[in-house]
Amino acid sequence: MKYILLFSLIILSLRLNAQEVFNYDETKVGNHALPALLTPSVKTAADWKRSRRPEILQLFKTYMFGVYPGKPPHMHSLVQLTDSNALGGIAISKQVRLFFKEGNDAPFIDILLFLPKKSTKPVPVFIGCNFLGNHTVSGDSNILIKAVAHPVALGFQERRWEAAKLIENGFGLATFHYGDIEPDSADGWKTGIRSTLQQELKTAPSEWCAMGAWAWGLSRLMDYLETEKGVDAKKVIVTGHSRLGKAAIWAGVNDTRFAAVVSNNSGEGGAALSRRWYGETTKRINTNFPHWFIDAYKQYNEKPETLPFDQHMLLALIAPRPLYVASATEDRWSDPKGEFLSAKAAEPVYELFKQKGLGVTEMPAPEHPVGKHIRYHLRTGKHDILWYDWEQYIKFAREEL
Ligand code: GTR
Repeated sequence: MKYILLFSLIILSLRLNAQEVFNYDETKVGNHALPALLTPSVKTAADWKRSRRPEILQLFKTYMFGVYPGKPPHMHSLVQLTDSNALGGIAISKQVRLFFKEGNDAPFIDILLFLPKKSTKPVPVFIGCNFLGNHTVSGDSNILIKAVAHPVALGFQERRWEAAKLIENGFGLATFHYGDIEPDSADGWKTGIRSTLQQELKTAPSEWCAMGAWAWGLSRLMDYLETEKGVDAKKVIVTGHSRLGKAAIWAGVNDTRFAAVVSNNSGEGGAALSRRWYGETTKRINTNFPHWFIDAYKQYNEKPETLPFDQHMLLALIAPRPLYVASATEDRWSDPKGEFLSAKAAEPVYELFKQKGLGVTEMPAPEHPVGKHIRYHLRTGKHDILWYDWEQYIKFAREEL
């Protein structure tokens, strides 16, 4: 009996040792040098655009996200409902089904668009995917409720979107449910567009990933917005929270029609540096969400310091367009400091374009946004997107676009 107990204890301790330990201690983060963003031959913005940018973009495609297909050849849209008295009378809302093949049983996204009613000219628009369905973005009674995987109430995430306040500030808002593109599960690709559109896009499901597919959906939303006369298509800001912030960054990198990129608490695989051992790790993200990135990314699970890039290089690919990175004090899993340092390390490319970056070397205190064309703030509180965050994004868009 004594031996059985001892044996079980040994097995248990071996198991615990094998489990990944998560670090929240800044002294244990490690000090791995970041891969060089610029090489000695890259001296001007033209050099960057011609040689270094395509090189780095290709690295992210090869080792992390896969390919970024273009538009399918036959898209068409169907307006499902227009309400000229939305959000208590201040907005026009439009709900449009955007199909990716001919015919009305083709794969689609359902777009929800709000535009300010009183505006006499096209307006800048924030766009982003939503987690739980368009009906959760606003409690407006005319929002169509679709059966989604986790049915939740009308307006359930209204406080994360604040559509009425965006409208009052002269901005539009457009969104779709990310599950329209691909369900967020390991086998989501089987029913998502990576399968259903593989012929049209001439791309096999394994050539890209769920994150790439969601980002691609944002580009298709942009295609649609270009046809909307109330939208200033030169001022579309792609944004997203958390995993959808990662998707927004990847969309902004690949699709230069996006005038600016806002990453809200995007963390590991988004704005945060992978080499820092703090909060979520490459191994953890690849294990919990094997579908988010391509298989080639998993070879770095144990050794992220051998990656041929780090996330500052992804952010730099957005240059010279305005970039906002935001963190939250209690969101340690996303590594706020890693997000700050990554935005900071993207600066040299913005400098080539004569654009000002963060302009500080130390991480700012909470509620003290820093920077200009690259901006950063740390909000007090949890992993979330709140009105405080939106207020900064509005100010940023007004000043930089
Ligand atoms: C977590 C994941 C993060 C972040 C987050 C979210 O479970 O570890 O990378 O994306 O989900 O999307 O809320």
